[in-house]
Amino acid sequence: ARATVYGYPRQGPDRELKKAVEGYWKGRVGADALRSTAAGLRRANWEQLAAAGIHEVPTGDFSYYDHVLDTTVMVGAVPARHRAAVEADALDGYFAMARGTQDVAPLEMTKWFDTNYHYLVPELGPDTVFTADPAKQVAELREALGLGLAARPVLVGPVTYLLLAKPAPGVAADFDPLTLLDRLLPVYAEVLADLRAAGAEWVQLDEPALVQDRSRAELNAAARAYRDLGALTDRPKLLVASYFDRLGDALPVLAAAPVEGLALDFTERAAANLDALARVGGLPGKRLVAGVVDGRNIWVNDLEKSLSTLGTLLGLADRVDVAASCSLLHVPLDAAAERDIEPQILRWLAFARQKAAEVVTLAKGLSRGTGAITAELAANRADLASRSNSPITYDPAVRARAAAVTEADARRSQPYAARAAAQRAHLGLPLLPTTTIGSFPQTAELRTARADLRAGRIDAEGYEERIRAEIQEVISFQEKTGLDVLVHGEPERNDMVQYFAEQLKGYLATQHGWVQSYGTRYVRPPILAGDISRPEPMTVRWTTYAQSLTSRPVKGMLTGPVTMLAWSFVRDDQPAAETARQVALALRDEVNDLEAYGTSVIQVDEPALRETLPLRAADRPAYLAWATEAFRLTTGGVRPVTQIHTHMCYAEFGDIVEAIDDLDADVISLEAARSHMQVARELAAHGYPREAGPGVYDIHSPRVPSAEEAASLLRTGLEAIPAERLWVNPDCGLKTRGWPETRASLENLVAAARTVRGEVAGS
Ligand code: THG
Ligand code: ZN
Repeated sequence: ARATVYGYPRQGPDRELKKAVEGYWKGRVGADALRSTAAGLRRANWEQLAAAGIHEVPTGDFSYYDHVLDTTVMVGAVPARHRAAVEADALDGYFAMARGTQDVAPLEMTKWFDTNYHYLVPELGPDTVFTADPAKQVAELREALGLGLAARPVLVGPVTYLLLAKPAPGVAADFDPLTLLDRLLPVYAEVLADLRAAGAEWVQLDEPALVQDRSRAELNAAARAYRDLGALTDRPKLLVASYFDRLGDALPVLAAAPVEGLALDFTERAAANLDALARVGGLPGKRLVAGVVDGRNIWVNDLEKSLSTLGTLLGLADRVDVAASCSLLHVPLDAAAERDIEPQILRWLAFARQKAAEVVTLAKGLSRGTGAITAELAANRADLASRSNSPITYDPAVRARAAAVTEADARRSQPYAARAAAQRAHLGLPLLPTTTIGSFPQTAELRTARADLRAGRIDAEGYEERIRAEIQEVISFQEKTGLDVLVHGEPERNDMVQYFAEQLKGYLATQHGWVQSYGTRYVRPPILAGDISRPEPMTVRWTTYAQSLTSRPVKGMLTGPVTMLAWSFVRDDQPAAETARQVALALRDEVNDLEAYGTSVIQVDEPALRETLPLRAADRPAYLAWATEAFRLTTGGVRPVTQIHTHMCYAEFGDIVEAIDDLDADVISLEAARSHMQVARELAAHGYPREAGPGVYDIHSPRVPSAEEAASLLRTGLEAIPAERLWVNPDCGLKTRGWPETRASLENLVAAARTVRGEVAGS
């Protein structure tokens, strides 16, 4: 058995890639310097992997921005609007597709399955002509081979590429990109031939789209694709990889395909692959690459458990190799870089570098017997025991509280309709009340204040002084502008999940644990390591300070439990539902405190509710049940007059409208400006009975909407939602916007609300 991985973090130990690419955009770094930084990072990764004992290093997984965009370039599917830029300069054209230019819009970006990585969506149509451009794949393979390493190019597979695509602008919405398969396969054939000529023995084709619910027609397309590619004579051996879930009905299809190997996920979420593989009679004559080390979490592997899985697999294929379940792109680079985590706890963690070592250990144990890895097994057993016996992972008070939760705790004391009437009387808001989503511009001064605090140039008191000054400014602006429900502006928060994680017991923060979110943007997800509790109030101080400055209601602002899980690394030693319940109880304390200190409107944001939806429909009801329960547990303890708001960012709500209703929030704000209130119509179509604020100001653009434009969106909103239940607000938080456009846009938003109020009253 040999050890391999499918991909590795691209950014470098100090996010050198981010700096080089952003430097290139600003004109401070030349193209050659960018290329040589990138080549150095690739080389360092390969050498690190090879030194650890990884047999075949992956190539072609590197990207300046996104590997799906790289695939678009590889198959020549550059959208018409970007062709001139690409022809003028390939690198600038590439970034034009990723980011747009003054004149042309970028490709749309969306989540890569249920990870926190985002890819650029291919735009295809009946006129799309594919042409092979294997240069990047071939060059990177040559680089690795040139270092004397065994290397395996990794490509997005043709079926997944088409299933991830959408109709290009101007193409009928019902156009099915999969109809282009016959045109695409010859291009893959050409790339495969070139890779073989360059020295590839194996090529990996990633088909994660096959772990989603797929129609018979889609499965047939996959069968055809691999029958045709398998039938090529001038090609390397093919390893078809899937990950993120079980293959289900696609497993027999791939098992029967004339390819030389399959790479399958055998982590818990895909555990069904094991039985399914036995049921098809294994993979006689084929190579099986077993993804037993979870590539999506940061926990040390249970080596004995993995060895037992691998032992079972030995009987099911000719050759069994060991791997992480998916590309290591989704975890940070190296746990050894963390200086602030206790050494004992650090041993529970495995980032990309540690996972590669685990894969190597497992391969060694599998081929030479456990006697060859006695020391590793003993250390692993000790680390796992230290984790499960730690007071961090087991806090009796938290456990007892979670166990005592009743159905009633997750219910407001009165039904929505009764609460709505009580809140109307209590808050005395006008028709079409105006508000914002929570954050105001994060100015350079605020970032400087945080940096000053970290560097010790100012003390905590000095920092708080600056924050209070900012809150004063934000409150006074909102009063002057005439907003009805105010916010304190969140100047004290950087990343909201990080901000709360730092204050909750049981969470770990990293210093260098960067993970690519999209392009050159990274997040440092905190780690839900132990039982969660809230030692003291987290936001009460700022909210009550803001409230002391005004007689209008100031909204309390919290991040909800589902989002706290979705944007963190979640513990793997208990069900996510249990972790969500603990986080919910900690947040419930905060909600109740805010209320006790006089906050009558509290917003609990759940932007990630939709993103964490399981890949397979069969798994969704269970997820939505615990997710909505966690939200209701967070918010269920307040009095009927206290108004609970929630907020979600993206626009695809159709399939979760019922779950949104099940949150039992009083008011929801949603992104809608770009989709011209489509969201309002969807809510109405589902008979959504609550108050809603479909956004009338697109905060993703610096453009200032006119009062007339906002009023016209409001009038459209009123066709779906009656005036008594319609709120007026932007699409999302304002932290990425500048003050000038924020000021002008909010003034127009208030003016629009006044105009439309007059129309409603007069009719
Ligand atoms: N917080 C967390 N996770 C998230 C989001 C978030 N995942 C999904 C979505 N939002 C991702 N969006 C972004 C948006 C901006 C940035 C990263 C992810 C970003 N990052 C800075 C950068 O790379 O320069 C670093 C920020 C920092 O210093 O902390 O701009 O909101 N947890
Ligand atoms: Zn939002």
